[in-house]
Amino acid sequence: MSQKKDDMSTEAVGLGRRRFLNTAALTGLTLGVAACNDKPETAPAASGTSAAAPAAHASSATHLKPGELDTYYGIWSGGHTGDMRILGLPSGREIHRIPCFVPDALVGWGLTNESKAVMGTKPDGSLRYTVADTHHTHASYKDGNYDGRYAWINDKINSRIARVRLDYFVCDKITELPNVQGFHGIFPDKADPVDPAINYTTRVFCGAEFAIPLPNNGGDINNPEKYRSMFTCVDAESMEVRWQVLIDGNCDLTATSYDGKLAATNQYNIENGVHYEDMMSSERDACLFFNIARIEEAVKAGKFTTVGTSKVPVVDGTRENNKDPKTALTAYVSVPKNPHGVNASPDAKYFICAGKLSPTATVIELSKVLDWFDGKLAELDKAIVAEVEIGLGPLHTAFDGRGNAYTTLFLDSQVVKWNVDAAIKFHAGDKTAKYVVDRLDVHYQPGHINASQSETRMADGKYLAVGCKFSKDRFLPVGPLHPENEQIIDISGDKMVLLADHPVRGEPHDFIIFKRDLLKPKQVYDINDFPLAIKDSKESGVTRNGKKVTVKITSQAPAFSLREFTVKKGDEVTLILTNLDKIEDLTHGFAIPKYNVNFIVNPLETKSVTFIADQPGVFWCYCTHFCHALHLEMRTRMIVEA
Ligand code: RUQ
Ligand code: CUA
Ligand code: CA
Repeated sequence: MSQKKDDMSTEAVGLGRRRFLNTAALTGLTLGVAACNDKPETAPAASGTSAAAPAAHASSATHLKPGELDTYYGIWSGGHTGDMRILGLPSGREIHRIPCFVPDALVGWGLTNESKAVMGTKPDGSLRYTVADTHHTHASYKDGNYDGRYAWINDKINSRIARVRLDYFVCDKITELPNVQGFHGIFPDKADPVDPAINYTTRVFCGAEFAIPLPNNGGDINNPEKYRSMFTCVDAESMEVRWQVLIDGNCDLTATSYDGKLAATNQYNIENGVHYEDMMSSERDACLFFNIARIEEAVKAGKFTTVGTSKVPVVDGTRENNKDPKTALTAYVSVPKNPHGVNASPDAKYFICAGKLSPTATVIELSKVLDWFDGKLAELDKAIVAEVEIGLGPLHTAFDGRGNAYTTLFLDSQVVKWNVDAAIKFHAGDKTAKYVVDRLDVHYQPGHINASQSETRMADGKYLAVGCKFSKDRFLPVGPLHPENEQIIDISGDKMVLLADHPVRGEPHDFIIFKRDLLKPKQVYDINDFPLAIKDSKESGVTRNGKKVTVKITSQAPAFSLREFTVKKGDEVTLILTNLDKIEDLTHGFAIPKYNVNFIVNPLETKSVTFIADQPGVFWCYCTHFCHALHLEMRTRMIVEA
């Protein structure tokens, strides 16, 4: 440990006696979470706690007048709803939900042929998966800022990564990662490690939490010491898996450097434990760094194996085989007990690991990690330039671009604002350096945190959002399931000011917040983007090829191009619908009673569905999306002859 009990700053006094959480203490504190309705666990912060009441001057920022637009986009993960959500900030209004991994009734995601092709189907045409757990979402970069092309999001349950196009706000590709379980952290790179001309995202890194037998096909099931975890690189454009690294211990969250040279994952289970007490047995775990250029050289040189039926190259990143810094692909920097988030500071200098079971934050200087890889730093842990106590249960860190970090303290139910340079000075021996700047109570048990533009070179220090895992008494009770509480905090001044609470449907995890002018959304599709598009309503009609029937139909408010269409019982019907309305916001729906069909088509969009016409009769297909004064009249008849 960097600090001794007798030389702690005033900020740290009071934390000392609580500095290490053993299993018993953790269990006690966890129970405390459930029992602390009236009085959340509060750190005895010497620097004082900001008032939780909104300040009059700032709170108006979150209450936009009718017709006013937000100044920031927020991209939120939806947790085990499996979706992605778009919020406007600072109002906190939810504007949109983007289905990716799981079906969605509004748009017909998981029902149309196009969405099924993205989601993946079994040989019988049904969806391969219908559940997902999204945690981490990050967007593509150029020049250290968001470029508005893509966002990526993980599915922890089925180890899938989805890409969302940020022009149309739709998911266009999903890839399942081979030979891993518990895929959690995700982060795009920000530059190529070798070619400076590539100053934008071309790779996405994925950390897998759970170790499994490799391959996981029935062998080694009773030998957990043989279970292994891997770190995965996915190509940002093709969404193919490029390579994987076999590691010791596990992966969790991920971070990438601005120069493209390093990626990292925090490790809470260097013990390779199977049960939680095994995973807590070591005093220090690690932040594991990957030397991207060397890994890709090794792949190019054929120094890899493959696992099971996967063709993905797997390189060896284990400790034993990466001892020589000059050739190492990986570097295991030690970090106290079961760390959680790893976050890159906007000045591009540091990665910060939050302690979780240690009340500390660890600051790792990236240039020193690179020195170690160059053989210029004898001891890898000398890359740690600060390890300071900040409070109980630190999880994730955001930045304001003015040298301050904001870390959630799960057990203390607080956000702590601390100064990175002061923490480094304190760690170097200047015990007068006051690194804790402010503390703010949040409600309650915060996990994720992010600030406007925080994970870019343009961190602007205006707003901080905090994802509180327990809302308890903050909203009208609605039965046993409480919403989460996303709180918005003004961080433009010295003191943090709590602006607003927002109930959100469970259960968001990570999110990013960025300036609205970084996105150029399109509101009308290009009809040429759809191979099946029906460009003229005169092409509408029914064509038959044996038992296979194609129905082509277009929509233009308030009518469908066919007034009725006839098929025969037993036909396999593929219905293609193009919305020829090209006016912004003029969306139509298409529902077929008793056939479990409903989907929408946006302006100039084309979608198709395929079903067996197994019930004879008359079926009024109608428009489900309000479009016109004659919306209710917008119908056609499907006649199925017996
Ligand atoms: S990490 S468990 Cu994905 Cu803090 Cu939310
Ligand atoms: Cu078309 Cu409602
Ligand atoms: Ca551990």
